[in-house]
Parts: sequence; C-alpha cells; structure tokens
Amino acid sequence: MSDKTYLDWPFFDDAHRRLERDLEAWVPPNTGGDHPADVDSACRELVKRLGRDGWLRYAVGGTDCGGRFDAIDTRSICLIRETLARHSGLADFAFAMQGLGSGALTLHGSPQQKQRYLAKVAAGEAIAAFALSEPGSGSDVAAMACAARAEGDHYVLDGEKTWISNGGIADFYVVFARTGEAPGSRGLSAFVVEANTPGFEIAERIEVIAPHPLARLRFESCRIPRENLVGAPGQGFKVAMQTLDIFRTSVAAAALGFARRALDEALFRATRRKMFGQTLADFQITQAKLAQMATGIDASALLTYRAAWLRDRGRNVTREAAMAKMTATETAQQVIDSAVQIWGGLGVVCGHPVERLYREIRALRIYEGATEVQQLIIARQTLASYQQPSAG
Ligand code: COS
Repeated sequence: MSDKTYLDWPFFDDAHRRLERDLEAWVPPNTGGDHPADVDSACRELVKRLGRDGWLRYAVGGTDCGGRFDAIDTRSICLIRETLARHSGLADFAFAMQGLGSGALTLHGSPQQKQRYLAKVAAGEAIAAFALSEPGSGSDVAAMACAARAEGDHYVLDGEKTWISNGGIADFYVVFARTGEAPGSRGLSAFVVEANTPGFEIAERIEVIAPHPLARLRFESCRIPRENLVGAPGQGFKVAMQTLDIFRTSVAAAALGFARRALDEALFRATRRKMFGQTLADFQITQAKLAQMATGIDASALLTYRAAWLRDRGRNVTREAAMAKMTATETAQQVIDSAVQIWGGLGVVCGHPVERLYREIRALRIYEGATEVQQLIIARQTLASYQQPSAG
C-alpha cells in the first residue's frame, strides 16, 4: 500500500482527497495490460473508458465544453496522473495526452474551437495530439522549419513533425509552424489539423521501449482553414510554453507514480526475501537504499505539488515546473533502478512490474523538455533574478 500521507499536505483540499480516493477505487490493478498486443486499440479503449467515467473532464478547462472546472486544476491532473501511473503507464499516457493535445485549446482556443473539440476530448470521443518537435528541432523549438503560409482564407502547411504521441490514432493534432511574423520564437503559430485533412499523413510509426502510439507526421501543401489558428499569429511559441508549464508538472506527477509503485514493489520483496538467515530488509545496506528511495519520493512530491499549487493560484511556474520535472523524473529513474536491484534476477524478467517501470520511466527524462532543457530554464531564471533583483 503506497504512502498516502502526502494528501494531508496543505496543497490539497477535500475535493482533491476525494478525487484520489475515487480514482484509486475505479482503476483496476494493471489497467490496460503491460504488453498489449495492439497498443493502438488498447489506447483507444482506455480513452473511451476514461471519458465515459468522467476522468477526462479534468484534462480540459471550461465547464461549458465538458471540463470539470472552468480552468484546468493542475493539482487534479497531477493526482490523476500519479494514481494512474502507479497502476498502468498506458492509462496514464492515455489520460495525459488528451490534456497535452488539447491544452492549447483550453488556454487559447476560440469559443467555436472549444465547442468543436474540447467536449469530445473530455468525453473520450476524440483523441488529441500535440505536435511540436521536428527531426531538426527538439529542444530548440524556435528553430522549427515546418511552415504555414497564409493563402486567402487558408494556411498551407509544409514540413514534418516527429516524436508525436498519439500519432496515428489522434483525431486532431495541435501543430506548431513557422508563420514568419518575426524571426525565431516570435514567428510561430499554432493550428488544429484534423487527421483526415488532405496533405496530412503519418510518415512513419515509431516503436519505443515502452510501447505507445508514436509517429512522424508529414504535411505537404496541407490546407487548413484560417479559423483553425489557435491564439494570435506569431504567438505559437508562448502557446506551446504555457501548455508545457502545466504538463511538465504533470510529467513529474507521473514519474512520482512510477516511483511510488517501485518503492511498494521493493518493500514487498525486501520484507519477504530471506538470505543469510534474515530478510533483505534486515540488512542495513537495504535500509540505506529504502531510505534514499522514500526521501527522493517525498522531495519529488513536494516540488511537484508546489508547482501545481502555485499554478492553480495563478502564478507563473516555468521555473517550478522545470524543477519538478527534472527532480521527479531523475529521482524516479534511481528509485526504479534500486527496486530492480532489490528484486535481483526477477527484476529483469519481461513483464515483471519493476522491469516494466524500468522501461517506462526512461522517456520521461527526455520528452516535454529533456532534463538538460529544464536545467537551462532553471539556471536562466536563477541568474536573471540574481542579476536583476526586484526592488525592495
Ligand atoms: N510562458 C510564456 N512565455 C514564455 C515561456 C513560458 N513558459 N517561456 C518563454 N516564453 C517567452 C519568453 O518570455 C520570450 O518572450 P519575448 O520574445 O517576448 O521576449 C519568448 O518566449 C522566447 O523565450 P526564450 O528566449 O526563453 O526562448 P529560447 O528559444 O531560448 O528557448 C527553451 C527556451 C529552451 C526553454 C524552449 O525552447 C524549450 O522549452 N525547449 C524544449 C521544448 C520541449 O519541451 N520539447 C518537447 C516537446 S513536447 S514532447
């Protein structure tokens, strides 16, 4: 049984505690299976179930278009991701991508766009995706080459996107492209591209160590109605970054869920496995490991829920979200590695919970801003506040 004492921390109110309890009761153990033969169908099914039972309402903002609240409640999203991740990486993925894929619409969509897309995302009737990275620009978003030129009442998209989660099963993609109002980050815009738009195709499906739908996308003279522009022209970089400010914090929460599961598995093994006349847990060397694991988890939780709480209070959390994502994902990797060590040979057997966690955690240190990007963000802001301390 995972430690739940953190729910008494002042970041949460009773509605959060109820949400966690209700979701814990809803999610059957190992939802979604660990090695589904058909990952696309498994994801579609998870989205349907998460939508049918109301959980996806937390992934979008706006009660008039299916959202649970008027604005996204970051703490709810984090609690849901943490809880789902403890049981099933794929269920967490299905939930998270509905939020990331529609986040730009929640934040900057027109009333018509919100009505058209968000209600279906919240009901699990449409699958969303977020298309930012390209073969030549991952960390350096401002260097993107995919271009959208205005032509009458349309934009015409040409270029590629890659590492796009839900690529291949999404009904629509929020795509970022260069519109050229100004150089670099000031010349990008965001668009909704529906999957059946002529000129859009899945160029390649990509298989990864923890399978989920992932693809490279290609746009060739792909005509998008002007009303599919999300936010103002030239504001795409900020739209992407504001979306990531929410979902980077939630990646930290997912890592936390993986780490908590790993600690549970390690405790189970350490208190049962006998050697040299005692249990593994009786050895101080094991206790040192368990202490590191438990402390790392609490430190990650504090940073994660601080970032979520601050965002829910309307604060800019770019730095706090970066700290949370960096710490929680790097810590979870170490915690899971220790759990594998405690399980010994069994820990590397395909299908074992800690083997699955070992594969699942790895990508979280890379996507939505690699650890090195988070370091850059934190250092820049730390240096800026040192060099320009606020008056008084
Ligand atoms: N919210 C709102 N605005 C933001 C912002 C945020 N979180 N972060 C930056 N901006 C603004 C800046 O204020 C700046 O505005 P002005 O042009 O008005 O001055 C502008 O955006 C450019 O910011 P910056 O100079 O910091 O941009 P850089 O090109 O140096 O890039 C990083 C910054 C590296 C942080 C950014 O490119 C990044 O996050 N990269 C990782 C991308 C990523 O996560 N990829 C994974 C995709 S999802 S799997």
